[in-house]
Amino acid sequence: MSESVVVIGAGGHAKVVLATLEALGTEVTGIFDDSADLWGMQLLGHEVKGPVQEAQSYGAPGILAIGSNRQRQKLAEELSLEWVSAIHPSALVHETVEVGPGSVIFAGAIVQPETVIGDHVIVNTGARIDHDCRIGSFSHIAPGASLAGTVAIGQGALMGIGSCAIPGVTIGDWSVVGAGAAVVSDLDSQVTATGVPAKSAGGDLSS
Ligand code: JB2
Repeated sequence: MSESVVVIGAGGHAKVVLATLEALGTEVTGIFDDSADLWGMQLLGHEVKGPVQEAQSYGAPGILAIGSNRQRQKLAEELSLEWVSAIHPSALVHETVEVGPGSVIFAGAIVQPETVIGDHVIVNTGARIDHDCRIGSFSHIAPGASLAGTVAIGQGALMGIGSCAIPGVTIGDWSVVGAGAAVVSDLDSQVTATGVPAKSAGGDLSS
């Protein structure tokens, strides 16, 4: 990846992005966040330099380090930056996997052959994605979530911490799968599903 990047967002998710960049030996040009009370503060030894628009003046590519799928999409549309992906050295990502710009794959994650990961996706700590999955842009596979082979995750969807999906199921755009839920049949778009087996309660809780 590039030698130096700007990081957008200065919260908890940004800490894990910074840890990933540190492990890769990638320099951080600066962190940018619209919360003025964070400006001048340090996050893991890196300065929060100013508002997000300012990140565009450094000529470095960037990573959106904000956990909200909707906010990552909004900022990706608003900012004119080249986006780069970051894959922690301890993640096992098969050479046939495609990873879109802006996506992050954190420590201990596993991604098996011929899976396609879209743009600005979060594959969080220790998540497991088996072969031939399709992971939509702006989605988030939370820590410890497990996808069997040929699962399709829609744009902006969230697989909650420790949730799972059996082979071949489709999870619709912007849907949310609750913590520990087991998805055994297709889910529509913009629904929230919880439990084992996961049942859709309707409604859109994505943020
Ligand atoms: O719309 C936005 C926006 N929304 C949040 N525009 C701009 N410019 N900035 C936004 N932010 C910024 O992201 C906030 O100012 C804040 O500094 C940061 C969010 O930090 P927080 O710690 O609340 O959440 P996070 O996104 O870093 O992490 C969440 O998601 C992760 C995946 C947490 O739930 C973590 O625990 C989780 N691992």
